[in-house]
Amino acid sequence: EQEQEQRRRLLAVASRFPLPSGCRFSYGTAGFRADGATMAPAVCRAGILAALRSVKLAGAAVGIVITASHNPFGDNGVKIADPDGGMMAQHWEPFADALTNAPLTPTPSSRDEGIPLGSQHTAQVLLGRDTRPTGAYLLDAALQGINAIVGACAIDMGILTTPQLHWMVRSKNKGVKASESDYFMQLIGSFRRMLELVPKDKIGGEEKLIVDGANGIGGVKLEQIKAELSGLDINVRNSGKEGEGILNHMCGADFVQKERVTPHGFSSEDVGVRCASLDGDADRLVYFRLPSASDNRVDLVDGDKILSLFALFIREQLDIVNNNGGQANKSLSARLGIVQTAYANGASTQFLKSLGLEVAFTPTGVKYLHKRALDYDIGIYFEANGHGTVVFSEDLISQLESLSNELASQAPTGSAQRHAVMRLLATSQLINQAVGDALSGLLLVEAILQYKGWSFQNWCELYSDLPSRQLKVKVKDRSVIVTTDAETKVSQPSGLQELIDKETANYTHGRCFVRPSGTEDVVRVYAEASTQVEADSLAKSVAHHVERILG
Ligand code: G16
Repeated sequence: EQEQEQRRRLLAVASRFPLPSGCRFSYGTAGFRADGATMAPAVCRAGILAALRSVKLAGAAVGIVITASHNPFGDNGVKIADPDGGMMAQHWEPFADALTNAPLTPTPSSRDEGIPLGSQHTAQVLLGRDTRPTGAYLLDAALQGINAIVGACAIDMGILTTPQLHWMVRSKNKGVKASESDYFMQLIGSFRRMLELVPKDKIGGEEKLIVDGANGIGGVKLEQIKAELSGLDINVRNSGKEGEGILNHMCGADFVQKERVTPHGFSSEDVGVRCASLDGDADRLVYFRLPSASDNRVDLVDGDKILSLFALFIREQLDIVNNNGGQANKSLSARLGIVQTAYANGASTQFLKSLGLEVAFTPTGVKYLHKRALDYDIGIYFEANGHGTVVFSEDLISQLESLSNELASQAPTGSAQRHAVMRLLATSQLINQAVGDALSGLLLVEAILQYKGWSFQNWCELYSDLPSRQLKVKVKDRSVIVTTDAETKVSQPSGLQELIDKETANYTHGRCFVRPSGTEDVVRVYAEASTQVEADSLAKSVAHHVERILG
């Protein structure tokens, strides 16, 4: 009887959200994404998928966010969070594709996936959405999809940043408080603890910070908590309020990182001030500064330099714990590792390696970087575009907790050591370990700059970026390009890699690769060389080959 009811519900929902003929959705870098007006069938099926994922995982909470992140405001999409708060496990992507493109019976292979649909099953899906105009309509489509699975329960968490929803899913499954106010309390509380641990001689850094909210949800959330962030004087621009501008248009982390020019809403009065930029759903963060009033170029601090700051800080704390001026009688065994992609500026990788750090590479997409980072006790990953976080192993957290307790009785000899342990513990609370989170990342950056007594200039000077250029090429079918070696080489179409190699050989320190985007209908071209003119020219000539070969 239940089987029949299940079938009836699925057929009913599939007939309410028919797939447009000739349309094929594809699970990309971070879920399904397209023009918002066309997304309802895919989002409804993503609701079914998320509920099935929860059934498969014995009713653990799974998450859905309706967002197209950095894409233009007319686009929309869906990201799915697994019970640990990370992106949906990759081995489910083919099932996601099959289910999303199934016309009438949207569970074509639920049996093959071993999903135990039976009388006892339960499922729980938390939902959130960003501020896009199609958001409410698509959230309803997702709800209908979830409710089509017998025994599934959908909980609408409201308008949120993507990382907030991932954090809530993770927290709920850990059995800890998981509301928005719990999220804010954790951020604010751990930020305060970090500031309390700033050495006395370093207190008094530059408090002023201007944040470009990309006219998305991140600025809205930051406005809600900024008064509680003592030690910071935050001014939000492109906050998403009526009349401030369009989501991600001429503003936001993607715009600032790719174009390296002043976003909308900033003026010559802001010259020299430390600024940060979020993307539309606040899972990316970059920093910048306007160096002069005479042009609109910015000094950019991208994800690579945020990563480098985090790596330096964490390494320093580990060194303090393990050396303590030669007096350490307790030490930590912690493997620290860094994860980057091919977009990482060559100078950043060299800098990290010069610190003796282990650097691993994965293809683009936090789903790959996050997974790799979990191989370490402390894994730090960032994409150059500002997407990244720090993950701590449970074993290390318990080592830190017991060390902190032991050292408490040994003060003053253990105090430097204990403070370092406390900084690492506060970092593990402040950073969102579920996924890259612009708000928590921003607070960690601010706390570290204060700890080090560093200005924006000190941070910029960690290393000099090699000049680089990124271009987008519109082609007939971007899926024709197949890459290998963490996307650094093209294996299909044949002949293209030879042309890239030939062009690259003409430039000192030349490096270039191309790959199909998994979020936009374009091929991306990245080039690096010893001067900006050369990087531009290398990118342009390779883009030209791509255009010519792919049409
Ligand atoms: C998503 C992913 C990122 C990826 C970006 C661009 O970001 O989460 O890991 O770097 O897409 O991917 P692609 O180059 O394949 O278009 P977001 O912020 O758009 O969700």
